[in-house]
Formats: sequence, C-alpha cells, structure tokens
Amino acid sequence: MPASVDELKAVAKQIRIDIINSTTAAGSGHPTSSMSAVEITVPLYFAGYLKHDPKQPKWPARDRFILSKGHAAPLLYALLARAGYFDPAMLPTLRKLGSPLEGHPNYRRLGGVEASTGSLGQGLSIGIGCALAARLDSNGSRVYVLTGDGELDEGQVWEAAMAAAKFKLDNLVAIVDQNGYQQTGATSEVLDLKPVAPRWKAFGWEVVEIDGHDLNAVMKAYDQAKATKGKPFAIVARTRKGYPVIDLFEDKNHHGKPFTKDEAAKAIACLESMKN
Ligand SMILES: Cc1ncc(C[n+]2csc(CCOP(=O)(O)OP(=O)(O)O)c2C)c(N)n1
Ligand SMILES: [Mg+2]
Repeated sequence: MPASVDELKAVAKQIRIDIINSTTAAGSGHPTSSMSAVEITVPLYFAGYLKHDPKQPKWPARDRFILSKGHAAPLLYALLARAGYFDPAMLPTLRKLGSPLEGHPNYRRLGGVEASTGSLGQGLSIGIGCALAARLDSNGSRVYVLTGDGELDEGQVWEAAMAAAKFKLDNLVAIVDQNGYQQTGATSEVLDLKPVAPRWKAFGWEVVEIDGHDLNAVMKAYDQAKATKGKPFAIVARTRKGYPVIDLFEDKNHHGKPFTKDEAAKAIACLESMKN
C-alpha cells in the first residue's frame, strides 16, 4: 500500500490512463466524469481510508464505497483492478458484451461493486441503508458515497440528506464531485445550487469544502469525517471535469464521449509528461 503522496500521485496517473484507455477501447463511456474524481477516491483504496479486502469482497465488516454517479464506472473499475479485485488486463473489456465491466456498475456482476448505480440520485439512500445496518451490527463499518454536482438536482438526494441527519449517521460520508458541469452544460446554467456547502449544513450535516485534486486536502477531510460524532459528514470537492487533460480540448465538459485514438494518445502523453 503506497505510503506517500508521491506514490498516491503515481497511482492517480495510472488510474487516469486506465480510464482513457478503457473508454477509448469501448468507443463509449464517460472519461471526463471519471477523471474529476480520481484524487477523491485514490486515498480510499490506496491510503488505507477504506477498510476492505480485495480477496474477500463480501467481508461483512468492510467499509463501503458507493459510486452514486454510476456513469463514472471506468473510474471504479480502474480503482478495483489496481487494488487487486481483478486483473487489470480485463479493463479493455469495458462495455463489451458478456463483460462484468458494464457501462454502469452492476452489483451482481463484479466483486467490489457495492451498488448497481447509473440512475442518478439513489446512491445516498443506499448508503443510508448500509450505514444503518453497520450500526445494528456494531462492526465499525463506514460508508462513502460519491455524487456528481448535477446529480444534486435529484430530489431523492435531499430526502436522503434529511434522513441521514435524523439518524445521526456519523459513519456516513457524502462526497460531491463539484466539477461544474452536468450532461447538458454548466451546472451554473442548468440549475445553480451554489453555494452547495451551506445546503448540507442546513440539512444537519457537518461539511467541509476542499480542492478535490489536492490529495492532502482529501485525506484531511476523511480524517475530519472520522473524528465527527453525531452527524453525517459532507465533503464538497471542487474539481475540474477531465482534469488535467481537459486543457487539450475545446469542449470543457466533453460529457459521455470517449476520446478518439489520437486524442487518447495526446492525453496520455500529456499525463506522462507531467512530473506526477
Ligand atoms: C435519473 C437520471 N437522469 C438522467 C441521467 C442521464 N445522465 C447521465 S450523466 C448525467 C449528468 C450528471 O452530471 P453530474 O452529476 O454533474 O456528473 P458529472 O458527469 O459531471 O461528473 C445525466 C443527466 C441519469 N443517468 N439518471
Ligand atoms: Mg458534474
């Protein structure tokens, strides 16, 4: 398990390369939605924040990571493969007929996938169920749910936010990948929920706002979440969709489309040229 931030950065780079390669091989998928959340998720799997065992995906006392923004499946698959759940050689089967690496995560098909997601808005509710079950089992299990910023337009998210506070779920963490875009454009134009942090606070959550590409800030927020008692914890992570390779492209959303082979080669060369 990597111990240093430099090692985590190297993992993050590999995960981004996996995301680009798998979606370009598939000819479909959501590379930019996947890339904004790399630094948010890498510490969970590679710095000890998620208590898990790739050899026992159904270990009852494990922590849960729920990808509520299920279209970022290429990110989840890269994390699981590099963490040891399956052979990374399987990553290019993304979206191929018969592959367990479906376009959106399928709980029944792949160890390490904690919920079948893709229909936006549902992950936090599933996370509440897991967090309540962990409380009943007194097993210390914690639950992390990743949502998109556009996803917050779904009313179910706020029903869940109310319920989580009511149940005082201090083993539940919601992370908002605030990349500023949703399917049809900028979140500020489609439905502007900014400032987001005070909304979570108003619903009874402890909340911090961070730079979602700063690994140290992400880890500090997870530490703060663990230390918070009596209420759920939200992390509003400011990110960039497609970070950092989006700078090569005109379309700053680039939603739901893979890079062409040429674009992918350029994006990977850009990643490889970066120090870390
Ligand atoms: C209930 C539901 N409505 C619509 C969609 C189609 N859809 C897929 S991704 C997306 C945009 C999501 O935006 P955001 O949550 O900001 O995620 P990002 O891709 O920016 O990370 C939409 C509307 C969906 N998957 N589920
Ligand atoms: Mg978004």
